[in-house]
Amino acid sequence: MPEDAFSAMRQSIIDGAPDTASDLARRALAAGIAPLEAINDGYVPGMQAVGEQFGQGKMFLPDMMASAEAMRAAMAVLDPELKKLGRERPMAGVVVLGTTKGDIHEIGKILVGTLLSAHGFRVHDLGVDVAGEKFAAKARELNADIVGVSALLTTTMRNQKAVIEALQNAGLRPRVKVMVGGAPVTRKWAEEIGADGYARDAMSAVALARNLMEIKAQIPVAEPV
Ligand code: HCB
Repeated sequence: MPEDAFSAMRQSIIDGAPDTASDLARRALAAGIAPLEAINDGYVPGMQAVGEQFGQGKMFLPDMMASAEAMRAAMAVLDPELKKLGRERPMAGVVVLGTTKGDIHEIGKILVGTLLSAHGFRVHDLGVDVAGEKFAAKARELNADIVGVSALLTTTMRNQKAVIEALQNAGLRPRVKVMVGGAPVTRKWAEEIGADGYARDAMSAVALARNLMEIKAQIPVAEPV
């Protein structure tokens, strides 16, 4: 894929142009480009540039919303292709995913869910602005192996800890593993709040989830609580 195409994808996000973004995604697939390559080398760098410009006061909220819309349009084309891969694999584990209470950022979480599905995990996405108790209730209902919690704001990061506490209160720890992520989240923060792991991007989240499944396999089997 010519470098120009990735740069056009990046620009379509910066411009907040959903039609261009989805058109470029379709053309990339037709040219045999791996969907993940388009996401990682084209669209995500666009979102990062938007974040930087917003942080510097060069872009405003409506621009950021238009960029998110463009990202969603590209994902709508690429998602089904990624998910197809998952249907050919054995079930790798059950994951409950969501963005913490007070936080409506969802693009990264959706990407994590898509890649987990593409690698055989059964994913239940609770959406955004999700309270700890809701994570715990769904984890219990589905007998989940892993809960993945996303937070994009420094003010909502602490709600990741609330999810761990809710799982504890529901008697689901340590059988349910917790992985955290989101732009302001770090490995150090994950350790501090007692999460089982931190992933900096969607591919690392897949590697981490596989790792957590191996750790879980070493825990003696207990009846679902
Ligand atoms: Co938003 N926003 N935003 N925003 N936003 C950020 C996050 C800032 C950093 C921008 C900035 O100031 N530079 C900033 C946060 C500052 C801070 O807290 N330190 C910010 C702000 C301030 C706000 C508002 C408060 C703005 C306002 O209203 N004044 C407001 C908050 C509303 C709320 O949540 N209550 C707001 C709103 C919005 C939208 C609605 C316009 C839009 C979200 C649309 C949507 O998701 N449907 C938006 C966007 C798009 C962004 C930026 C530009 C991009 C986020 C994104 O999608 N990144 C973001 C800038 C940035 O993050 N650099 C900016 C791309 C994805 C692929 O990356 O990091 O989300 P990701 O996910 C990765 C990774 O972290 C990991 O894997 C993912 C895939 O690779 N991962 C996990 C994520 N979750 C995981 C969970 C796991 O278990 C494991 C791995």
